[in-house]
Amino acid sequence: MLSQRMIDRINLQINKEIYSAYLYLAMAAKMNELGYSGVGKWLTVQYHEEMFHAMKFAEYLHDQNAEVSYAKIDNPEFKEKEIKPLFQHVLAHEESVTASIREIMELAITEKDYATQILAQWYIDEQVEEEKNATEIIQKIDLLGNSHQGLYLLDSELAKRESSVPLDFNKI
Ligand code: OFO
Repeated sequence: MLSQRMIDRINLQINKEIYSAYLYLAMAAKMNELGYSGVGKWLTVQYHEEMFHAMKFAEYLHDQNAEVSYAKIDNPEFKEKEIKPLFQHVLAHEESVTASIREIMELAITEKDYATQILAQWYIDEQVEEEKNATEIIQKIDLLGNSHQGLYLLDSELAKRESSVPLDFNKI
């Protein structure tokens, strides 16, 4: 059985994960609008990943017979219109999510809540991946330089990101 403090903290994290999803969806729309369809695709896949993160926490609360409460999602805030600052924003955002997940792990350790520690470990591993993905894209941008050709190549590469849900609405 989870403590009420842990239930509240996980519900807060669900809100943060959905905010992440909403942020990446908004970034995807802006990038698509600017012609970076590959970046838009990458961010749209990321949106789905974030919703999966939120739902995995919600399912855990459900399994523990705890209440899931969905709160208002803030407006996504970003102003970047160029790829490098945009991915720097993604990386900074993921670092803040990592810090938030660590808080859940620390609370689980304090409360000797072993089940939540195991769940939190999944997210800690996932955050290593999330930060690595954003870092690698920034490194590629630096390697390719700010040339139009380089950005085109990167955009084409990001377009290849696989999605576990269909993204081609015309084919459904
Ligand atoms: Fe849910 O990992 Fe990104 O935010």
